[in-house]
Order: sequence, then structure tokens, then C-alpha cells
Amino acid sequence: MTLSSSSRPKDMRTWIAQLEAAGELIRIDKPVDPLTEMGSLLYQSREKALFFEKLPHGWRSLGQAPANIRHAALAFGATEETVVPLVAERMGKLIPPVMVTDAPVQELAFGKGEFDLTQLPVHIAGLRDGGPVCGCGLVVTKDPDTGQRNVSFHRLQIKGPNKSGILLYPRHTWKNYEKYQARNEPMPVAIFIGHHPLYYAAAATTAAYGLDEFEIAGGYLGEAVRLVKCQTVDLEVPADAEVVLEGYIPPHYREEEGPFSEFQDYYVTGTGKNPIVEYHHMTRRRDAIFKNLQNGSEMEGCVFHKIPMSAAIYRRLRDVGGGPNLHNVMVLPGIFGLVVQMTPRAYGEAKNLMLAALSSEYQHPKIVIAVDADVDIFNPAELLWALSTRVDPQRDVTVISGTHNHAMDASLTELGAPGTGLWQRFGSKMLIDATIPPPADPEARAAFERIRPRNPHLRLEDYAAEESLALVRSLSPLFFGSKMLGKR
Ligand SMILES: Cc1cc2nc3c(=O)[nH]c(=O)nc-3n(C[C@H](O)[C@H](O)[C@H](O)COP(=O)(O)O)c2cc1C
Ligand SMILES: [Mn+2]
Repeated sequence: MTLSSSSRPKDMRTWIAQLEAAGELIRIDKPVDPLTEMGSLLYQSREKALFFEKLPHGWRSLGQAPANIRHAALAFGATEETVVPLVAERMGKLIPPVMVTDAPVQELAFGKGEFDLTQLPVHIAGLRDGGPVCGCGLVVTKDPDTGQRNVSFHRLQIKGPNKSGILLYPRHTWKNYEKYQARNEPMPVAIFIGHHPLYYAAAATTAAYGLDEFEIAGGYLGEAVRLVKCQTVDLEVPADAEVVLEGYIPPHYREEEGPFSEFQDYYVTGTGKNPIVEYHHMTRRRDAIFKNLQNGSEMEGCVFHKIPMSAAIYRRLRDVGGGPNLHNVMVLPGIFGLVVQMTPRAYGEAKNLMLAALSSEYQHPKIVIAVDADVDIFNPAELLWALSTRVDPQRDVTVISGTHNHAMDASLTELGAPGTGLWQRFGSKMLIDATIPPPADPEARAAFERIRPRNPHLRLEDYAAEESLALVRSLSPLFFGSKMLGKR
């Protein structure tokens, strides 16, 4: 559904209202200390979003929104099972941004000395983190040669009233920075905090260098992103964000940064001598709401990795070998694994798709598993069951050695160091074909027909005693084989 141009643009406030209406938001009305308490509360809230109403200096903030794929599906107007194919579709529909002058995010402006980053409700996520890290700042930069814009996530460790660290994985923002560094010039940056989650999904989408992620955001939203000129740097930011920080990344300068609770559920990767950002200007809404993001496996940060990565790979696989019978793609916990759900048309076709999945825009995928349509890919027990009952290791497992892998995969050999363009990991990849024989071989396929009860439509609650009804209704609908009953 697209909004007409007269309706209110999607922002973090429309998202909060949507979450609340769907029963997906918990309000926290007790005071919470971002440095000692907030991370523990976010860490616990795997099902619901949290809205912190009493933070230091009068701030409010949203976290764990999306907390899971269900929330991400809500933001896209889809279901858990349809969200990835839908995002893959919208990825191809770029909508250019429009420039505006009425910008809620510029209601208030603060020059150097008039704001203090340490007074923002940035939280310390985990026990061994090096300090508070803003995980929800989206970094806007430009290629100094072409003026092409880039938007991406970068962890920002708060280091003082006007200074943060920044982790630049060697990709687009790094590429822009290297160009400024070669000229010995500081790179202007604008960082916006707090917006509709589809802006975050767009920033986490790895596309071609030179493609503006605000055009991707427009496609995801079904409406053009409203941009406004920054006040002190030659960059543009979304007019309907909550907070904007303007500053520079100085060339050639590095400082110790990290450790930080990262997406793999580990602290150390990325830690080292990393660049810094110096801030000289802040704008915000008068009643700005902050955004906190907790990383760690299966936390909000992972949802923002999973949706665009799964969708980009789904998009790529759709055309392998002239249109396979592809059902879904989902990134697994830890982000270096992937499941491809498909009905092979021929023996070996699953392997072809998995080879393509292991080599795409994304460096993360290391292990890929292919399963059939009858496996519920959102139920880890079903994935493990498919692995143990549908795989002949000598035939179905293939290891490809000597590959370039993601530099933040602690299980592989690291070369170079963070903060340099040489940072890398050298390792291998694995594909596991857990599909069953194709429909073209019905006899072999029949050995894998899953059991179903004789009357799959019967419901426990219609038979349970009155005093047991509450107990029956509290049961998780996600039990092994539940998809076979059409219950999900
Ligand atoms: C929650 C989250 C946190 C991230 N943190 C960082 C980071 O600290 N440094 C980094 O270089 N990339 C980080 N990324 C990855 C990039 O933002 C992402 O890969 C993006 O697509 C890169 O943009 P680019 O393709 O324009 O370079 C993060 C992604 C997510 C979803
Ligand atoms: Mn980019």
C-alpha cells in the first residue's frame, strides 16, 4: 500500500504508533540508566520493542524495533514468510529522493560547545564493551570525485563531548574516506539517528558503489525520501529524522576503538586502531526521540542484517539457471550462515543455487544449506532435523577451500587490521544439500514423505477441559511439524 503525497511521511513516530497498535511495544516508565541498565533490558526483550520514557536529560528512546523478523515484516507490510521475496521485489524499484526545506529534524540547532554527545542516551551494550556505542547512527558521505551519496551503518563509540570512534569495514564509506585521505582532507559526514526502520534496512543493503541508498529507501517505503540540506556540511539528510550530527573524519588519524558487542555475539572483531569522527554541529526535533540499537545474535542489529541480505541473495538466485523453483532465503543466527528454500527441478540444482548464494554483494555467507518447501525455515529444530535426515555427507556436503571471507568472522585467519584497507579473513565455504529428490524422480522422493496425523484439522483446544484452556492457548504455535498442519 502506498501513501498519497498528502499523507504523513513514514518516520519513527508512525512506526512507534504501528508497533503499539499491533501489541508489539512495551513502555518502560521507570528511570533507566543507559550506561548500566538499558543494555540488560534490551538484551531480554526478544519478542517486543521497548520504549524508554524516562532517560537522563529528559530523553526518550526506542529499542529492539524490529526485535525480530515478525517486526520487520510488520514494517514492510508483509508476513514472516513473505517479507524476503517482497523486499527483493522492492529492491529493484528505486525512487529518487526529493529536496525539501521544512525539516522537523532542524527545529533546533546547536553549534560547537552547545551540545555534548555524552549527554545523549547512548548505551553500553555488553559487559566488556569499551564504552557507550551509538549503534543506530546512519552515516551519509559522498564520493569526492563524483558527488555520489552513500548511506550505511557504522558503530560510533562515544569518546567525548564532540568525538566518537567509527568502524569502517572496507566497503563504500571506507572507499570515500580513502579518497579524502589521499587528498589529505577531512571527510564531511552527516549522521542521522532515529527514523522509520525501512531507512535502516536500506542503509544495511549492500548494492553497487555509487548507488544512493536513499533511492533504495524510497523503493522500500513506496514514497520518496524527503531530504534537507545539512547546515554546515555539503550533505543531505532525511528531513523527518529525529537527530542529526554533522562533522568530519580527519585523514590518517587513528585511535583505539572497541571492543563492542557485535552481531556474531562476540566482542573482539573490529577492535583496534580505527578512525574517529569530530562533531561541530547538531540539529534535532524539539521533542526528539532517540534510537538505541543492541547488537548480538538475534538482536535488532541482526534483523537489519538479515532482511536486506536475504532479499539481495533471493533476488540473485531467482534467475540462476533460467528460473528455479525458489521459495525463500533466510540468513541464519550469527549471519555467516544462510538457508535457501527451494524445490529442485533436477538433481544438483540446489548446489548451483548455493554456489551463487556464497558469492554475492555480501561477504558474510560462509555456510549455506538448501531445504525443501516442507521444512519450516523459521524453526531451528526443523532445520537441524533436515540436516540429520536428508543429508549423505559424502554426497551432499561440499567444502570450497581458499576463499575470501568476512573480516569479522573470528573462526578464520585474520590478515591486516581494522582501520586499514587490507583488513581481511582467509578461509573456506561450505554448502549442504538437504533437499530431497526432485519431483522428476517420484519414487525416490516418496521415501521422504513426512508424517501427518490422520485428522490434521483437529484442534487441542476443542477437546481440552475448561480449566486447561488457558494452558493450551499459552502453547507456542511453533512446534515441530506445525507447518504441516497449516497452523502457522
Ligand atoms: C546493525 C548494523 C551495524 C553495522 N555496523 C557496521 C560498522 O560498525 N562498520 C561497518 O563498516 N559496517 C557496519 N555495518 C554494515 C554496513 O552498514 C552494511 O554492510 C552496509 O550495507 C554497507 O554499506 P555500503 O555497501 O554502502 O558500504 C552494520 C550493519 C548493521 C545492520
Ligand atoms: Mn553503498
